[in-house]
Amino acid sequence: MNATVSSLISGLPVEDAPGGTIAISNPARLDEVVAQARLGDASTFVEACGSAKAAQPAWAAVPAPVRGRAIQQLGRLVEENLPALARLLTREIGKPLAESRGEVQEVVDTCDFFLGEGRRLYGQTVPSEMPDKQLFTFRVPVGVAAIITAGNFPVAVPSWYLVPALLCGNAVVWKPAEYTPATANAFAELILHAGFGRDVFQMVLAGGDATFEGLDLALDRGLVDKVGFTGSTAVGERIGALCGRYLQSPCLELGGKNPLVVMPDADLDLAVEGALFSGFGTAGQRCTSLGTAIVHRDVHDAFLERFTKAVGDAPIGDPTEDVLYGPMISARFCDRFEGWLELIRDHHVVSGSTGVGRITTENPRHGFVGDSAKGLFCHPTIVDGVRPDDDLYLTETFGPIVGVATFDTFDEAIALANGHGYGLSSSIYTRDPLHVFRFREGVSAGMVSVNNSTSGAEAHLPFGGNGRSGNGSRLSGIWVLDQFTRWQAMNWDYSGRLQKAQMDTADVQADMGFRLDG
Ligand code: UN1
Repeated sequence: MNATVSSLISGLPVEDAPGGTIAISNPARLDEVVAQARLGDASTFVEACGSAKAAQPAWAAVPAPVRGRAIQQLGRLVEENLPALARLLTREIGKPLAESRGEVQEVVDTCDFFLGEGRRLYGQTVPSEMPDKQLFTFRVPVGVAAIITAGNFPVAVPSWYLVPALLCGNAVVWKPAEYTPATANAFAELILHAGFGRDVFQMVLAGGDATFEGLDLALDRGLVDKVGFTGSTAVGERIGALCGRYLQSPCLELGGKNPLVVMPDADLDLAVEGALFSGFGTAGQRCTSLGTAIVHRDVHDAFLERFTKAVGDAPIGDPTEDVLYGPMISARFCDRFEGWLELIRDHHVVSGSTGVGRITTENPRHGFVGDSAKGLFCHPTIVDGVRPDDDLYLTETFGPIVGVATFDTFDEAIALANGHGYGLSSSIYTRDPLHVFRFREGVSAGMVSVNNSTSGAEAHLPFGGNGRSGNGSRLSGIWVLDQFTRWQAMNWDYSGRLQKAQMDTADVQADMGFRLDG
C-alpha cells in the first residue's frame, strides 16, 4: 500500500496541499514508501477549528451515555482492526510488532475505561449553609480541544486525549505528527466510523510552524478552548506561552530524563531486565525511556557487567521479527540522535555494542537481525561514569542511549534522580519498603515504579510530569476529566426569600466557658 493521505475536515479529505506533499518511508526499508501526505497550512487548521466550533454544542447536547456508546464502538472497531493498525504502525515508524500491538491495545483499554464514564461523569450535590437551598456541581465540556501529538506513540497517546475529550462533549481538532500520517489517517478513519458526528472530529496534517501559526489564529478568533500537546519541552514552552496569552492552561506532556535507581539490596537481574526494556524498547524513543541508571557503588560493577551483556546480546533489527528494537522513527530522529552521541566525553566509558552511532555495513552490529543497510538503525549505547554536570545527564536524548551514574548515600541517589529538572517517570529497585517510601517522597517525578521499569504506564493511572516534563496536568483515568471539563457550581434557593450567604446563616450556641472538673 502506498496511500495518499490528507487532512480530514468534516470527514472529507482536503485535496490541496498548501503545506507541500511529503513521502513517508518505512524506516526499516527506506526504499519502501508507506504514504504520501498532503500537508495543510495555518488556514487549514483554522478551518478545522471553525467546523469543530460550530458542531460542538450539538455534540455536547447528546446525552453522555450515548457519547459513551460511540466510545464503546470506537474501542470495538480498533479491536477488530488491531492487527492491521499494528502492522501499519510498524511499517511507518519501525516499532517492533509486539510493541505496536501493545500500543493499539492501549487505545482499546482507553476506550474501555471511558465508555463507562459516559454513565458517570459525576457531579456532586452539596449541602447549603441555609435551609431550603441546595448546591450542585456539574462537569461542563470545555468546547473545542486542539490536540497536537508526537509520532512515537501515534495512536495510544492521541487516544489519551481524543477519547476523554469526545466523551466529555468536546469537539476535537487533532494534529498528529507529520511523520506518521498513514497511521493517523487509519486511526482517524476508525474514529469517523464510530458514530461521532462528522464535524465533531477533525484531523489536520501540517508541519509544526504552520500548526503554531494556525493555533495562534484560532485562539485569537475564539475557536479553540483547550490545547493538548505531547512533545518536546522546547515546543511545550512555546505552546504554554501562547495559551497563557489567551488565559488558557494547556495540557502539556513533555520530555523526560527518567532515573532508575538500583539499591544495593536490589534483585540485579530484575533491574537489568527493567533497564534493558525501558532504556532500549522503542529504540529509547519514549518520553518514559530510561535516561540514567543510578547505581549504588557496591553493586555498580556487577550491574554494569550484566547490563552490558544483556544489551550486547539483545537482538536488534527488522521490527517484524522478534527484536528488542527496530529502526529510529525517521531520518529526523536518527540525525538528532547522532548529534546527542556527541555529548559523550573522555571520562565516560562506553559499552553495549560493537560500535556507536548508525549501524551500517562499515559499522556493523554483532547479531543484527536483517539488513542494516536498508534502514535507519542505531547501535545501543551504555555510557558509564555519568556525572551531574555532564550534558548527557542534563539532556533528554531520545534514542538508544542510557547513562550510568554511581552513588554512595541515599540522598545522593535522590539528588541525581531529580537534578536534571525533568520529572516524568522514575523507578527504584530495592527490597526495602523504607527505601521505596523515601524514594516516593523525595523524587520529583509524576510517576514512580517500584521494581519495575520507567516505561509501560497502564492506561488508567494518572500520566504526566512536573518541572521540565510538563505543567502538572495529568492524562488518563478519572484524572484527565479535569482537563476536558470545567466545574460549574449551581445553587438553588427554594425558600422564596433572599437568603444571604454568610450573613443570614444560622449559628449554634456553645458554652465555650465549660471546663471538666479537676
Ligand atoms: C510516551 O512516550 O509519550 O508508559 C508515552 C509508556 C507508554 C506510553 C509512553 N505506555 O511507556
